Amino acid sequence: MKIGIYGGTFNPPHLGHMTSARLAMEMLGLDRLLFVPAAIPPHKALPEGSPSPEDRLAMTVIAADSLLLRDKVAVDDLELRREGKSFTVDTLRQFREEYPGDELWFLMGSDMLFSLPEWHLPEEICALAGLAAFARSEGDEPERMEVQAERMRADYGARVTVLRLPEVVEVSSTRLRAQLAGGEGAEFLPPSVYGYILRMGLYGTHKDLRHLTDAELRACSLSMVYAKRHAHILGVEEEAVRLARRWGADEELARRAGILHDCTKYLELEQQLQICDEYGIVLDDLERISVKLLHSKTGAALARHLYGQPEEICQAIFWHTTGKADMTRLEKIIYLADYMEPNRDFPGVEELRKLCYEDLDAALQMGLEMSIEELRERGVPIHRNTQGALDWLLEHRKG
Ligand code: DGI
Ligand code: FE
Ligand code: FE
Repeated sequence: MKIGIYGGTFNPPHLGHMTSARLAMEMLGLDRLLFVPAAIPPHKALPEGSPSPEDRLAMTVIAADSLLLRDKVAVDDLELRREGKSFTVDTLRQFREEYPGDELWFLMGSDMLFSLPEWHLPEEICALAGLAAFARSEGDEPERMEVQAERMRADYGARVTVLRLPEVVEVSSTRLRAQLAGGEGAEFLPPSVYGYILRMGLYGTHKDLRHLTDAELRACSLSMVYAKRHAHILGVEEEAVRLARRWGADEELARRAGILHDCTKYLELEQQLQICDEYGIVLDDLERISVKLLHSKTGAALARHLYGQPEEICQAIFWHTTGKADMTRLEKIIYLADYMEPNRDFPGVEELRKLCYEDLDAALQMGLEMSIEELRERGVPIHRNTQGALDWLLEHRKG
């Protein structure tokens, strides 16, 4: 197996890191890539709003997940856990021990290739792993790096590859941190990393979470869930806006409800119950044991208390999983957008999509019937509100 090791302070992890990581994986044919956030020496004076090692780790995990390469990518916190100064050679020794039969590649920026001879035990570093150095494609840098690479081969018997990144996104972390403090710089970050920064108030962002723009709210929501759900959330937002336009509902409310509807989807049962407790959400017996039914309640609670959203949005989120008797137009829109947004694919989805734009209540009935049918097949108990939503429609729709 070919394993890439990408060290850095990742303060913060940005699109420059992500594009080079992706390209290095392709160009070297890596089977795995490990991000290794480095410890920042405690004697470095850190400005206010600087992330803790835990925050840098969390941001790196979010950034790595955003590559959507599943098990091929991971984050290793061994340097953050280590006491005292971290030498690259120690890190590579540990990886060598952990992966004895595998081919290791240490990824580095161009400046690191030039300074490597001054590092601790460069010869051993070169024996432990191949070196892959990123070159900016402009100027004479690739040539100068090739010269340096040749020298390292001769001096240390190193395996060195200079990776010319065609579309590398040039990002200066120092500049980015300054931009973030001034409310800018989001375009250089994976949205979910930016959302984490806003939620934690890192780098002096100090945004009031109760008054975010749509883009900031979207970033926050995406930062709370695994990247595999991002397309769905964006799909629900898009579909909800379209349905709102079709049926004369408030598009902005629909958009924000769509953005936030699944933000607590991946919280564990314990965290879900804690939020319910904190905000006085009373649960029935089925809800207490079905974690899947809780994210709509807890999502609504955070929409209200953390993100300061109006009541209509919170209600639409609250009812999006089960539905209920006598739903508002916005509640129906979010329920249906969740069901048939463009990424959903199941038998009958096309018919449901069409119906959503012809007759909202007929579509709601169809959605509820399909949902109940599927739950029955899986032997899952139907919640009384799901049944209640359908019963209400059956009684009132044609009457
Ligand atoms: O969050 P999404 O996956 O986008 O969709 P959702 O909010 O509709 O959640 C779907 C899950 O909720 C699915 O695992 C089934 C569960 N669910 C929906 N209605 C009921 C239900 N579970 C029970 N026990 N009873 C219901 O009536
Ligand atoms: Fe949901
Ligand atoms: Fe959803």
